[in-house]
Amino acid sequence: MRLFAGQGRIRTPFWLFSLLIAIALGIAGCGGASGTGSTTTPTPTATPTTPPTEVPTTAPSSTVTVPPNTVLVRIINFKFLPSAVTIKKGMKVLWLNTADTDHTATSLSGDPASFDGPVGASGGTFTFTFTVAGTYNYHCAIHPSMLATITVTS
Ligand SMILES: [Cu+2]
Repeated sequence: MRLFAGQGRIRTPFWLFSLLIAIALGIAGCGGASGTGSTTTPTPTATPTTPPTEVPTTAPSSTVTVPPNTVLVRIINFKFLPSAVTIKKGMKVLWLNTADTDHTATSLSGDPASFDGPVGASGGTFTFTFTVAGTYNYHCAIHPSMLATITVTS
């Protein structure tokens, strides 16, 4: 009985070992295959190249070439700067949005002439030519508390 049990104990590990080896080889084979797959995935490391491209795009958006006979009004921190501008009839105002939020330059009722321009976020611009003299109170239609004034002299 004791010898039988002893042989049994010895034989069982052999079967188990051969089975384990077979399984281990199988896993190793699968592991190698998936390993190759995961090695292929890192290849599109080209993705990090995109973020640096966005950085230079943001930088020039805060600046703009102002044409002749044009006054620049920047939109910064929910304010038109300068908030009061005086120009001569026939001149233009160029609004530049340096913010990350969309704004508008929209005339109010009672103004000598009307304008309503979207000034898109981060570098958006809107230009209007003032051909009628007078005082223009305008605001941002999205944020009505953003008020400013343009005085057009004849
Ligand atoms: Cu606004």
